[in-house]
Amino acid sequence: MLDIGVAERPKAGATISGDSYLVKSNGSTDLVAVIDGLGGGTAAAEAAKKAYDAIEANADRPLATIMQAAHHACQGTRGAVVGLLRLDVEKHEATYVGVGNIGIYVVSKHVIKPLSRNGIVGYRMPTLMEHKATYDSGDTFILFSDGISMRFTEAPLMHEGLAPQPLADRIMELFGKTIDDVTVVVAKTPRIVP
Ligand SMILES: [Mn+2]
Repeated sequence: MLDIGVAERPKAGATISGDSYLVKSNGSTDLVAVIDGLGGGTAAAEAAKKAYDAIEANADRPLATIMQAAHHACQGTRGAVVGLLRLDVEKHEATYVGVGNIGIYVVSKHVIKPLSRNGIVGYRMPTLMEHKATYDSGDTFILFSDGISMRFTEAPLMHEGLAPQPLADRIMELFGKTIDDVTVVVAKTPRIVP
């Protein structure tokens, strides 16, 4: 089981966020998704919801297939950007596919730096690339929308040993922008004692 922390809020003055996220386990693997509907308000939230529903319905399929399903579901909406992370905690294997500016940062002694590719789910899909990496048990994966400044990755905060929920809260508090919807999902993999 992953230990999950989530912090989210709409941009200043808004009541609805165009961001969304999903964490879904199927027993052997876990899927973590962060979605940012383009623009703001209800139209953005509607695009994010379509992507969310498609991702949830296809959660057990390959990441590229899930992304294509979201792409079809988002047609006729504003579109969205999406990051999809699958963690196999038995194999210590991480797979990531991202379209548009969803960020991922991995706290690990290994250099694991998957990147999202430019594009808009619902409009213009790039050629999808799956980034696969082996991680150590106990490593932490952080997915975030562009309402979070990338600078958090350099912060001393990252080395304070906070549990996922307080870490998500602190990242939002210190690095969340007021001009955009904010979502940060922190997923700490279990320490497996052999
Ligand atoms: Mn955004």
